[in-house]
Amino acid sequence: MASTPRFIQIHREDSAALRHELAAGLLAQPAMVSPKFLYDALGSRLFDAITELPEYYPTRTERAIFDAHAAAMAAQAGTGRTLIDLGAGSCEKAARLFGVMQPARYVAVDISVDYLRQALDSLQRQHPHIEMLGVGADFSSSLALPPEVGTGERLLFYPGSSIGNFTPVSALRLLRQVRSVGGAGGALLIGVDLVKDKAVLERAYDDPLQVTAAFNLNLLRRLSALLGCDARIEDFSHVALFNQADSRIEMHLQARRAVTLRWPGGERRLAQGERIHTENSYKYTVEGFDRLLREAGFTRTACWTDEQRWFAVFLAS
Ligand code: AVJ
Repeated sequence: MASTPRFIQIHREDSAALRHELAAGLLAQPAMVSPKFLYDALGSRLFDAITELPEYYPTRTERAIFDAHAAAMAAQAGTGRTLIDLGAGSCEKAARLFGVMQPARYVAVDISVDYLRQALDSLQRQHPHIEMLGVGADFSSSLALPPEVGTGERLLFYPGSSIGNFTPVSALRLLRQVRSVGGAGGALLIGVDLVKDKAVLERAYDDPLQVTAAFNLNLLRRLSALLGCDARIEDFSHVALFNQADSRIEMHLQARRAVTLRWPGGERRLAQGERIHTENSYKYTVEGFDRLLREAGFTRTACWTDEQRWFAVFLAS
């Protein structure tokens, strides 16, 4: 039967577009840089390290929810589907579900198809009967999937609370696209971080070992590499705070002193204490996210949480 994964790269942003986006963000009021720039090779490793921190509860809490309830999720989602993994990375989270979900096909989507090759090649050896496809695409801009994904009933998988990086308006837009990509019999399995005590939230994003600080400050290296900007890491400090009104964790890089950032074609002055906004991580209530799913057109929803109600996994169809 099927035995070798196939790979397709849909499109990749060119370096001129990335430079343009970075410059526009630095010139904005307040200055901002998209969180997608956090994930170069070092940034991805730092994020993996974050998931090991005792203070960063989302990854292990979500894993515990899947471990406890995967059978119930599979019973409701149905087996034999095409499992479409959005932001697959190492494909490890989806692979843990293969046993109960028994997908006929596995489609791993990530920004770069190169990240997927190794993971899919070894996964294919362990699961020779699942047809595997790697798709390189930035689904945050458009979720158009290639015809090679096939016509099987689709289960979209979006774990890790990555939906939290989108504003509620953009999250709604993405969920609507997910619903339309899923088609008539489609379903979505999604992990969502929940509102909780401010101190717990802020510690998860400002850990004492300062791994998250390194993860955030690494953006300055990307500004140098991609934009030719002379940003100095020692001029900035990591700030993470819970914005209660907007129900989101915000990460910023705060200037320790007055700084002028210069790059070919532009400059930005920052006063001492002025910030570059680098990430939002929205936190939902179970009711709030259920409402968002229904607004996006899903009519049936189920939800599993941990005992503390810190994290939720929704199945929507
Ligand atoms: C990968 C977007 C889910 O928001 O918790 C972790 C990223 N930022 N620590 C999150 C992140 C700082 C993470 N997501």
